[in-house]
Amino acid sequence: MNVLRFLAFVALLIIATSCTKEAQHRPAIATTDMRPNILFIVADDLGFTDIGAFGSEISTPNLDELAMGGLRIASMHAGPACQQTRTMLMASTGHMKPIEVRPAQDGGQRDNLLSLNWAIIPELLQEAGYATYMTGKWDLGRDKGYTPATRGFDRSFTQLNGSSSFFREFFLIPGELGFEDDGVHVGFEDLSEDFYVTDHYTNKMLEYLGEAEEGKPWFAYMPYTAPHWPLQLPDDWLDKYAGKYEMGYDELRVQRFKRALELGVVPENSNLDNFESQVDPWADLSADEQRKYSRAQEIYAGMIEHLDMSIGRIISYLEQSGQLENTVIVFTSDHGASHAEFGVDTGRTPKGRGPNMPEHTDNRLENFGRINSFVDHGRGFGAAGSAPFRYMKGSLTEGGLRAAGFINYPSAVKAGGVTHTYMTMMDFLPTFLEIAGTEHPGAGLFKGREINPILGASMWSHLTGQTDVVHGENYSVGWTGGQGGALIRGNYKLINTPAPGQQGTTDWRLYDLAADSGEHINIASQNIDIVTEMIEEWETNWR
Ligand SMILES: [Ca+2]
Repeated sequence: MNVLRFLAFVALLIIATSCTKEAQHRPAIATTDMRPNILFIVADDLGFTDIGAFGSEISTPNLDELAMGGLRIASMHAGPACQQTRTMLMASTGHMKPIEVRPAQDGGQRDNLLSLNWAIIPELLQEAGYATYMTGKWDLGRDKGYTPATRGFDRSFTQLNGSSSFFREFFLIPGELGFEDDGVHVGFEDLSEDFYVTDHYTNKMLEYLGEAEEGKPWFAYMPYTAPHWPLQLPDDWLDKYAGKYEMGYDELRVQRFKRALELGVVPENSNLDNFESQVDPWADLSADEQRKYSRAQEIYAGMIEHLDMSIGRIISYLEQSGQLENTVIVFTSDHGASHAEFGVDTGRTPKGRGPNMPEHTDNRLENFGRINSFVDHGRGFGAAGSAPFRYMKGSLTEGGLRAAGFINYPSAVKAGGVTHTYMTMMDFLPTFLEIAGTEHPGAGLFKGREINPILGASMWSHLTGQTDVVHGENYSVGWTGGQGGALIRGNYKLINTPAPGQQGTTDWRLYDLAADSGEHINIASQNIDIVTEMIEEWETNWR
């Protein structure tokens, strides 16, 4: 059955692709629609080694089964933070190119917009005949005409802002929850008292899938907000990891790295020899500091297990309804681990933004993880989830840009492997279009809008074992951060951003990621010509 279904799918791809070309890139809609469904799950601020299949001690049986039953993706490159990655994956272009920058609103919530001059994944799949559903974080514009309901999603329940409480409470903006339900503003009274957002996203998606038209493939986008700060959990989940992190972040970092190495998800030649921890050794912290940080990490771990349980509910539904076999499942995080010091702040830098509504916030240890707490797990535990890669979320180093991920689709993707081939978030759009038997229309008019071409490439032939790489060795992708930036070309990575918390730029450094994914050995002075070429490429196309 698997083989037949896959052959039918391949035949359909060929027909659809040739039709598309003849019809001058008009998307194809198949009559007997055997095209696979696409379930695309994106975690928020999940560290590279935070799930079991990537080295974690946190219990993630559902994700591990899918990861081990598919292909783990160990070299996916994202943007340095939430909005940048969502831009790259939704529009398949550089992380700052389509962003219309606007001043932050009251409460510090960014108010940027994803330009309408890019056709994005749901719009293109909708055109190609897919039903399109989304539950989760949007973070690409709050204005009318820019939210998921008018950007290609048939059904959506979404957090428009970059961050929010997990409970029914005002968070950064007094009087505004920041949710939209099929394009309609969600008020306080619209949510139940026991509202917990991860459950709500799961429930809503199950509702959409339950009402889906039979015989029509669907695209379900689930950008969950776990385990982004504020770390919060329902009461009965709060103590699942009680006492589990008393060993502290230095020991956890070593344990995670060893396991990740055994699992083959970090390069064989990587090590922790020159790892810069950026924080005081765990042993030097006071008992009070240790208790606060380890408690925050307990809640963080519980959120990841809760996320796994939630994904398990979706998978069970697909299995029961006979759809699992014909669904391509893709999981990733939106970048590297978070390192905010909210709640546990002991005066170390960077403090970051504190609670915007201090009169509402109760960050006593016994309230950590409950409604009106505002806590993150800090830089030390963040690094434990990023090692051996350098730094974390917000940085253009590998600890910021690398996101764990996998694809599961047994009829075409072999089980148990790990790919270290370079890919970026820009590659998802063309991959999904290939799965749907269509392609991006290129520059020109799309739904009356002038749109730009994409910069990613389909990963499908690589993920299905037909090719070794996704990109040629001269394919370049650039990033900006602060006043500096980074460019990856083949195995070379050029970067001039300073350590977190420092301003300005450094001299351009060059690393060979194949030999030195920890970015410790600067080879710029031995490769002046390459550095010069790469700076020019960055200045011309990515700045
Ligand atoms: Ca994020």
